[in-house]
Amino acid sequence: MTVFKEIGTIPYEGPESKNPLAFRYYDADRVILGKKMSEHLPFAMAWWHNLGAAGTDMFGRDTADKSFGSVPGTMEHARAKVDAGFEFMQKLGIRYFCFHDVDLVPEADDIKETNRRLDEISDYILEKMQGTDIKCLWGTANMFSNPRFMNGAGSTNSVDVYAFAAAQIKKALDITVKLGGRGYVFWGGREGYETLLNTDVKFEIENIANLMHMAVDYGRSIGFAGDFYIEPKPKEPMKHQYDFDAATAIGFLRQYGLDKDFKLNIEANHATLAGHTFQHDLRISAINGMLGSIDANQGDTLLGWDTDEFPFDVYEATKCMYEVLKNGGLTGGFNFDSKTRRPSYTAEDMFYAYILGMDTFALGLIKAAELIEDGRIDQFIEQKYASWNNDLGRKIRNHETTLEELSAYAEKLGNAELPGSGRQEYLESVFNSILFR
Ligand code: XLS
Ligand code: CA
Ligand code: CA
Repeated sequence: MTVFKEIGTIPYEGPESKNPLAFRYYDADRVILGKKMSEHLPFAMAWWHNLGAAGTDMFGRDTADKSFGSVPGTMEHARAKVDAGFEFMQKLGIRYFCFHDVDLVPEADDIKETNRRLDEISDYILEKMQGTDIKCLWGTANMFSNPRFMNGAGSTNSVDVYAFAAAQIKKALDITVKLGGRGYVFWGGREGYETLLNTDVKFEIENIANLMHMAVDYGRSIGFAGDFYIEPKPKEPMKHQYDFDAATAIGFLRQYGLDKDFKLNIEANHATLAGHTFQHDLRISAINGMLGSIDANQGDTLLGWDTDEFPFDVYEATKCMYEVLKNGGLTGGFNFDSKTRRPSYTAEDMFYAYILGMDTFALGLIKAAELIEDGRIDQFIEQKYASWNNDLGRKIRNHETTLEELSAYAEKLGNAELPGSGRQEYLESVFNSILFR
């Protein structure tokens, strides 16, 4: 039985196509810098937004029908979501999905029953995976929706709630491994605080680290060979979240000895909420060897919250793909943690949204490769730092000099010449000329 009866497999038709149900840039087999587009871009469907979110916001109820012919809140509905999800991914040529435990099944009052449901649905997903090339990109545990997590999960004040967080992680890891997941994500939704009047920050952060260590130990013990990821976000739902941005998360991972097992999952909308560009957090992760996976979406500078829009900004996608290419790719992939706008409530809109996102990143990939092949940006940066290619530069880089020696050198010079133009406007023109040629 098909769910999306009116919609066939989405073909690649090229930039001139006006067919709304076709790709204009995503051409899976096209080779860019020696690799197929589909290998550069391991796209993933986010179970929660695509199969779950139906448009409810703080001011109004659902606009979309995501019942897929069954009654929400039942296991029949959980199965209908699997059917719809697999049909959707196959029609778009998407080879990965990401999930939270509670996206897969309705949560029961007793965790034993929730776990039984998870076993049942993951058997069914495994069955559906057979004969397809669809796999799990990453799994995670939702430790922020249930009221018990109001004060956090790893950072909670309640030792019992902490044990429930641990139990959920254990089960989510089991399911991730069962579905062949490449990664496992920690997004610290409620790991943070509103006021220091009621919070012991040091105690909370130590407990989070401890929980992550237990997750690594357990994951490795059941054969999970992939990466654990922290997904930074500065705020929302909490005022202060401990994993504020890439730099903060890297510091935490190093401080608690988790840096060998963890990388980062960088979400565009979270980086901008932290007051950075998306590219900044990608670069900070990459230079620390921790750029693992990406949540592909975009925010809105006029709104200032986590709007999770489908990415259409080609400038941003190009800068992202530039970082990814320079990083030699990702161990994870590109998860569309994005939702259609509330008035885009039809089944066609689900497809248009993914076509938009996939085309945006495909175009970003094409343009980033052109920027690299063009070479003017790389050449400029190399030349900008060329003054370091002398004996003095080498001595400083090799830690072979002192403030006294440098001070004597400066006194001998008397004055230093200006360091050379940054040429920002020229380089922005180069960028534009490649984007719009
Ligand atoms: C919320 C986060 C969340 C994580 C997974 O803002 O983006 O969806 O990706 O828990
Ligand atoms: Ca988000
Ligand atoms: Ca996310």
